[in-house]
Amino acid sequence: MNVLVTGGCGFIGSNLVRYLRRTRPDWKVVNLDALTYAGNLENLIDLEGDPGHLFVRGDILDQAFVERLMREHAIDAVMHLAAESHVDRSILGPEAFVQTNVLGTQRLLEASRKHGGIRRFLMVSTDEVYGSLGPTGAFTETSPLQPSSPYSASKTSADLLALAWHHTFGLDVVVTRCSNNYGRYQFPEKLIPLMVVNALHDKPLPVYGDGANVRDWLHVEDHCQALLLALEKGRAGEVYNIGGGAERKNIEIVKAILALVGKPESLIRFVKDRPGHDRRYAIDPSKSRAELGWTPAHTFERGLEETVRWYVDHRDWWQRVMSGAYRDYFDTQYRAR
Ligand code: NAD
Ligand code: TDX
Repeated sequence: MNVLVTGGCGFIGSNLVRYLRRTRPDWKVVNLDALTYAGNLENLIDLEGDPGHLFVRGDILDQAFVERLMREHAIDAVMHLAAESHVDRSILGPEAFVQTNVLGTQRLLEASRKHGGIRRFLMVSTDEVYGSLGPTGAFTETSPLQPSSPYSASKTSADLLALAWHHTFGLDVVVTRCSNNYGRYQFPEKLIPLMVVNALHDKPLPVYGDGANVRDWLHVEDHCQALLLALEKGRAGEVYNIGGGAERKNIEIVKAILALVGKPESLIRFVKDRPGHDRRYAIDPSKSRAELGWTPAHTFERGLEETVRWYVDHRDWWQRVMSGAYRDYFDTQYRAR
């Protein structure tokens, strides 16, 4: 199997590439990534010299390039993760989200259709397509799509375009909608790594609104396992919810992080709320469990502790990310060759 992973240098993508190399060693993984601010080739430094992983710098918006790449490597399957992924950035500048998430997905779908050899296109979507929940209940695959932010609206468009390419053109598409991921190599703009890094610097921890917004957290490796199962066992044209059943208020997480790094709660600052801030997400993953046989292996408390420990032990990684030095790695390791 030759699989094209888009966005394989990002947080989930790099964990997925590593997971695929470990669990499917006879597959070839072609990793297409534009290396935006969120793409970091150093996330895969341990795969250097691995003949089963090929990194290609390129943009999913460049359809002719993607078609050539698919032909050249006889790609059989696509796992599409490349995206602009941060909600706050989508509020400040929505255009890049429409470009990459909507137009980029359409071009990738079109390249896949024209290539002809794609046996499965896995669209990695998000629970944010469903909008916000009240205090009870959970999203199922048939919940209405009511995205709130430019990010989630662009992901909803991509998700629906993928399904349209199945219904209209017969492309074999499976869509996964996952809840909030945490784990190693997450860019320190997202809640958990941002709070760890700020705490380690004794800087204020900005909690939006009253801190009572709820997210349903999933360890990134459990997400990777679900993505592989969906690729191999999902039914064409179907949607699968993926969630860890670990609902937590943001403020609980921030306090847990402070306790883990031994810093005082006086670092917490309640700041102006995110515009359009979804109140609560919760996923009903029963379809994935029943049809794909997926069961998450990590518990949230253990996973959070291990994740915080990883950030404490990998200062170099996030210091290079925060200073921008991580961008030099591509130039020294790849461009020079
Ligand atoms: P990320 O921002 O860490 O990584 C995105 C990657 O995509 C980066 O490596 C970036 O360089 C690349 N990229 C961006 N634009 C590109 C383009 N035009 N062409 C090629 N590559 C491009 O994101 P993430 O958190 O790893 O999320 C990965 C996917 O999973 C996204 O589609 C996201 O919507 C989805 N998702 C994320 C979460 C989460 O909690 N992080 C939850 C559910 C779904
Ligand atoms: O500084 C902060 N303070 C704060 O209170 C940040 C960065 C976030 N928050 C809150 C907002 C959210 O309620 O924490 C929660 C989590 O925020 P993010 O880490 O930005 O994630 P979220 O907006 O929930 O979206 C994430 O999950 C779904 C990913 O970024 C998306 O890519 C994914 O689709």
